[in-house]
Amino acid sequence: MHYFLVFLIDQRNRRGHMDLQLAQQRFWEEGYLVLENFFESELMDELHEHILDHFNGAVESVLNDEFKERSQSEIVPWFPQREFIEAFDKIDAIQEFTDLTGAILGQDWNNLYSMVMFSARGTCGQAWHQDCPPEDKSRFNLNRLIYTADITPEIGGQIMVVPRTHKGGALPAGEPDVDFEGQLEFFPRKGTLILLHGHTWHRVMPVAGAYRVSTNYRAAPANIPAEVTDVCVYRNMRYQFSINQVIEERIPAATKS
Ligand SMILES: O=C(O)CCC(=O)C(=O)O
Ligand SMILES: [Fe+2]
Repeated sequence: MHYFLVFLIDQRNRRGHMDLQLAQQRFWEEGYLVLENFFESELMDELHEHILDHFNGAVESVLNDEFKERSQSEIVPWFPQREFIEAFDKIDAIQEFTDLTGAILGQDWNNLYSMVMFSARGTCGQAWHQDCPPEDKSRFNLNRLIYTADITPEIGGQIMVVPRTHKGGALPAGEPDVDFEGQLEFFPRKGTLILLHGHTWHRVMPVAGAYRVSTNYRAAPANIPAEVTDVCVYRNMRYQFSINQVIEERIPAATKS
């Protein structure tokens, strides 16, 4: 299975199997991992068709306007496995995907939920954030981001990450829209898997093309529940989704008296 993955020589041994130990080591050093051609094209097409079917129905976002304005994030989330769309279960059944997750998160890791994120033309993407507060290093989510269609320079919506920031503290307070030294930019192609630690600083750039889609199969270590991502850290605030409220205004150190 997956013999075409032999191309990824630096992530795989000669028999085409992923080197789980190397992948785990790199993930924990860098705070992210990009694996191209991880998923088969046919499966990506199948999922993408479901996604387009759903979003063609002009679905409203459950996120409110204050959130959009303050967070400078514009996505419409959808949870297909909550609607029992079985095609999405196929991802969870890929042995290499679960083995890789286990290598990173350890035994009895938690499969949290899958969330499709849709952004229409002209939307701003997502400002720099951490998916959950970084103060307790043991409490984090793992983003397992799947791209069912190419993200190209024409479309925009590239993902930016700042490597190794999962080892530090909170994203510095300040203007949402800045460049960080050492930031990396990725245009994931169809079939790419990005593993991203929830404490790693990341951002999605504005969408200029027709639309942008990513699907996140979120996971966490054993005993870390889905609520771990209830509070998101932005540069200007911390936001709690369950109560739709800003729970902390963040003020840059330089302007504090
Ligand atoms: O859609 C992406 O590429 C990243 C989305 C994101 O920030 C997340 O799922 O936590
Ligand atoms: Fe995120």
